[in-house]
Amino acid sequence: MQGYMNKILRINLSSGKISKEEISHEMKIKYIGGRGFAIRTLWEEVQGVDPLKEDNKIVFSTGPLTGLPLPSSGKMVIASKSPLTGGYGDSSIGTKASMHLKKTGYDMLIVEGKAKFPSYIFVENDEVKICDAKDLWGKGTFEAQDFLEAKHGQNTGILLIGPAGERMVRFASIISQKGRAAGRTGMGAVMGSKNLKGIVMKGNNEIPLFDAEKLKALGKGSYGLIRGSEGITNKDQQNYDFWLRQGTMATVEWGQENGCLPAYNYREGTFKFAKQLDGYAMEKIKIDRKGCPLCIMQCGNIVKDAEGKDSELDYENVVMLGSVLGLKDLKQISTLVRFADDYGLDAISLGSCLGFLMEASEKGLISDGIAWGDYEGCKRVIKDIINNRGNGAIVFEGTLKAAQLIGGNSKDWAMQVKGMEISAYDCHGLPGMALAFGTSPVGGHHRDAWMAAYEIGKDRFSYGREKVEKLIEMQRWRGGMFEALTVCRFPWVELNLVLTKYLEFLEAATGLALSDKDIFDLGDRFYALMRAYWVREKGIWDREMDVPPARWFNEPLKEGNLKGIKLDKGKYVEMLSMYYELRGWDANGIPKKETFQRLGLGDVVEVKRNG
Ligand code: PTT
Ligand code: SF4
Repeated sequence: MQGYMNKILRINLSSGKISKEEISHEMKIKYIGGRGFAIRTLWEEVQGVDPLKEDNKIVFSTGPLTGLPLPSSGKMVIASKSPLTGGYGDSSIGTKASMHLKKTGYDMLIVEGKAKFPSYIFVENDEVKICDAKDLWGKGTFEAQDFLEAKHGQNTGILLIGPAGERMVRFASIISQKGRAAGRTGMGAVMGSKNLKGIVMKGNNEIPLFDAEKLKALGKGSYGLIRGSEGITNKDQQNYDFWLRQGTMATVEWGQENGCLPAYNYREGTFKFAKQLDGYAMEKIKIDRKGCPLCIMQCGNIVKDAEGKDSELDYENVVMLGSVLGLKDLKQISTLVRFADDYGLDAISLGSCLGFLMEASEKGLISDGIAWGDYEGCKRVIKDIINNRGNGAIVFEGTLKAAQLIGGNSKDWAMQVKGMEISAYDCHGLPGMALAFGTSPVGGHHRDAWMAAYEIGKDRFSYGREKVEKLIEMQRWRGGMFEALTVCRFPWVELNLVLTKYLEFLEAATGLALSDKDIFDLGDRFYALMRAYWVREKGIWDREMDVPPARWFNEPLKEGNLKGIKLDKGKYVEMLSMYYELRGWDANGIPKKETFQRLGLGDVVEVKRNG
């Protein structure tokens, strides 16, 4: 089928075996690409393993739109059994590496086994090599990127881990281009466990197209629509030009106004010093912008940090390493962001871990602690995390494990779901967003459903059915379609490119004409299979796995326009039951047999029952 390279590249680092496989027609029709290919592969091939042992596999998966001249189509999905959560893990990254992977001639790369010594993979069209990376081991991702570009040329796509991944910090990321991150779920630790420092790809194969003329016209028209967009968020000035100025950083001001900007480990939803780290403050120190290939709305804001070095900012990073920690100096925050990128740590989990340690220090639960807003202390603890020593050792495996280590009621304010730290939205006054975190298929992440803006605009404090339906709809488009096509969702979320355009893109690329209903089934299929994976790999399952931290239910906000607000546990639980019912899952959140069958997953019912 066109739009695909129709091949999988499989590399076994233990044996050195390299093989090329066809992708079946059924796989393409039922799973489309990206997350779909990834979850099906893990379901079939990765069962009952320790995520950091040699028999885990890591999948680099593109989609039918990756690398085409269409808005923001430079993404891929990286997936594995997560060492942070023990369940299904994936992350999305926009990088030249996505384009190059596809153009080397493969839709998906599967890496298995473990190299005997530090190595990197080099793929140039038909040539595939496992190369020595001893000289790169221990180096940050920035230096390693420069080294590999100097060796293999600028026109390459490079994925790297830093010292955090090498030492298997459970929330280590994969970094590309000194600022693009497959941030979440610990994919960097999986690479580290395989002695795999990086992957370098260089491809120049043509991607076959079903209707090249139509695709070209659609791409041109859509880039034009984005340039002319007025934007859909809160501000009069929110349009294409404003996006280029602030990107996601505009959300700091919006979060503050709406009481959902997390501060002091999510005790509060406003931050007294928000103006010092918002988009306007960022503009004052901005020197450039960067981003993913094929994108005309480059959202990486490059600033000079407190040490005079370049750092790439966006909303999540600044808030997690800023207001969550009581830090208010944007240049200092930028230095911490650069540390995360260079060492290869997920900035979201890192911020949450530091916030957890600050709160534990304040409560006298750990010795030699760290105070709110202690910038030098943060730098020290980051190094301690990488070296698995001191207080860094407490959070080396994330906040859930840290709470088990220090005890007391610390699990109530370990801000995680299913073992992964929540991203930067305080939910004391956002029941729908709380449910989005609770039911996210990778743990506490906003990727699949960003309910915050929707519910703030409409019936904010309701726990009604309409909200649950909206949440599922978002999960289908965002967690289903976007992660399958592997294109960036920002042209749609931020600048109004309508969803139906993506179906037109898909048809022009592949000939596949999908309806909204087909997309909903696709998303539901992913969700049923991801949930089945969690249940199978965890062995036990109960609905508490889908409930966010107790803090949001028990401790009302003490400051700001929502003072006194907290979530209602009873109503949350009712909402969760509605969610299960609408999804066709049982009272414990496990898909029913008829749901698997409706979604064409009859074989999964069998495996689940036998497993
Ligand atoms: C994403 C998560 C996010 S979500 C952010 S900022 W965000 C953090 N970024 C990190 C980073 O940077 N460095 C680092 N060391 N750790 C980081 N951890 C955090 O990781 C990202 C953009 C953003 S910026 C978002 S929302 C959108 N995410 C998309 C998605 O998930 N899918 C998709 N189809 N399109 C998306 N578009 C947007 O992409 P993870 P990126 Mg990363 C420096 O993806 O693992 O899900 O973690 O992807 O290429 O850097 O682009 O305010
Ligand atoms: Fe990448 Fe940002 Fe462009 Fe999306 S909008 S493709 S994240 S640069």
